[in-house]
Amino acid sequence: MMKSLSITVITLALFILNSCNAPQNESQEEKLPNVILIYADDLGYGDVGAYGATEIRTPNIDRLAEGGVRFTNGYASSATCSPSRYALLTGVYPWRNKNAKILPGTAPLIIDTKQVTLPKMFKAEGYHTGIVGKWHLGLGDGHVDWNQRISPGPNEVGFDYAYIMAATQDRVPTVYIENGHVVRLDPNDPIEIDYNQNFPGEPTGKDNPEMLKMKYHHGHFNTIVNGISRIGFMKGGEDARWVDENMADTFLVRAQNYIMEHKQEPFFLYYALQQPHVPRTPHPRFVGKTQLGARGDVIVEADWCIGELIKTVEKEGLLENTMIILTSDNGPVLNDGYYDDADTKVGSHTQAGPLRGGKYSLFEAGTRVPFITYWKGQIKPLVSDAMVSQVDLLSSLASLTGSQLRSEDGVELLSEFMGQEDQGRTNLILEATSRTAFRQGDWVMIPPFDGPAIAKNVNIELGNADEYQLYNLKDDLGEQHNLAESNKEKLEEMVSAFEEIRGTDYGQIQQLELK
Ligand code: NG6
Ligand code: CA
Repeated sequence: MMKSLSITVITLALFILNSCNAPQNESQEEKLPNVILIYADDLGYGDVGAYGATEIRTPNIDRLAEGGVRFTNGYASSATCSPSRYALLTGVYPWRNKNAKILPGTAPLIIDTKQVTLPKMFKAEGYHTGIVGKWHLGLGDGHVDWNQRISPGPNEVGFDYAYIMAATQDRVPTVYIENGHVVRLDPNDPIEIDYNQNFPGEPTGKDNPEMLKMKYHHGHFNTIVNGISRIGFMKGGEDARWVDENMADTFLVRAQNYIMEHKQEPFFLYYALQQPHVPRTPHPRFVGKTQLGARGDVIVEADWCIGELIKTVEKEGLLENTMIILTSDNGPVLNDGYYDDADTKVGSHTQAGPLRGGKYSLFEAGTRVPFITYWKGQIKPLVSDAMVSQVDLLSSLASLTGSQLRSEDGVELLSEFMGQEDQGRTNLILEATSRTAFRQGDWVMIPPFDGPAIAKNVNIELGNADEYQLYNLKDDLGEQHNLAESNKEKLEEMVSAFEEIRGTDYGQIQQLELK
């Protein structure tokens, strides 16, 4: 009797113990999904199969799109990189920060270390946070010694782990930086960087074109690294310099390792690909994969990397507990400074799909980009026309983790990102090289701006005009018919709604970044 009673008590105790443990773990898993944000560089609205490309095969991106939400009105916060990334990580419009412009490799960090950020939000909810890939938000305080620990940087704004390139693939320093330390740096061969002056005796693209394997078209004629001349001057760090053709593999392996190392805890991984930004340097195994030259080939390479990354997530048993977001920092450009056949071999490919403009442009193709959310078993396939922006991710992903945090300019759109609603934003400030425009509903208003209508070197329509432009995207997705004259009422409504958010001091801002 006693014996059977004590067995019953023990069994009961075990049962209670178990029922305390098991469901708690389960619900924790449900509550804290991993998030992987895959961020391409200069990938256009029409560059992938899921958005209509036929000349570039992107099966892995397409699989995400077909199994998740494919947004047709998904926006980057700016038509260039640094401002877009600033908004992505802070949830603040880039025009609020005068330093959020395309940055040189020596620029100081433009995110205040006290500022709320996407990774900090995740950290506060118990996540491990990592970034692998392109940073381009500045490092240090303006006087970086590249031979010491470089700080502040990604670690100081919320990333527990960081393996980055400082700026862009076409800018020095051409080295990887892991948690503030240049990887493979030989202390006997210190790195020096200068954006104004060369170091005596160092070859440059301008003076030593015979040393180049890829010719520059405009800009990009300073220090030569790996047969490619860059923006800015660099000396030393020979062993630390990257080999461009291996960059995709380097970042991929780091991202995969990150996932494997942190699979036991909820994690946020920001995987910031370098493709298809210039210089386009596909690994030899991807050369010729398209008929479009290097630009097409690096998009295929990026797609392969994404496929491999997803395989890792799946192999680790995490696919059903991981939300994957894929988007791009700005619209597409063909010739962005090197002769790489992107423009001569483009053929029938339309990198911007049906949209007007491209990178640097206030027209739609500047900021409207591929935008996909995928979560196996949680998100049902959907094509969503909801207007969403990357500036919304902080507030929306906060909701996902249960955080109450909301950013200054973000709208909480978790239901849209989960494919449960398709309402989206009602309006959005568009930005390109410090100029701003306004979308509200189906309408876009672009104020008058000085400057060239077309940026000659890159051959892209910028959106500059002497008069106001007003387009109705519902009937005129390609922004061909300016209705500003014929629909004054709408124009006035748009201008006043725009000024309510933007203020009236947005006028003739110098467009320093473009010649
Ligand atoms: C421009 C560069 C361009 C690219 C861009 C930044 C020249 C002439 N052009 O100034 O090649 O580097 O900056 O691209 O130097 S982004 O995607 O990082 O914004
Ligand atoms: Ca970019």
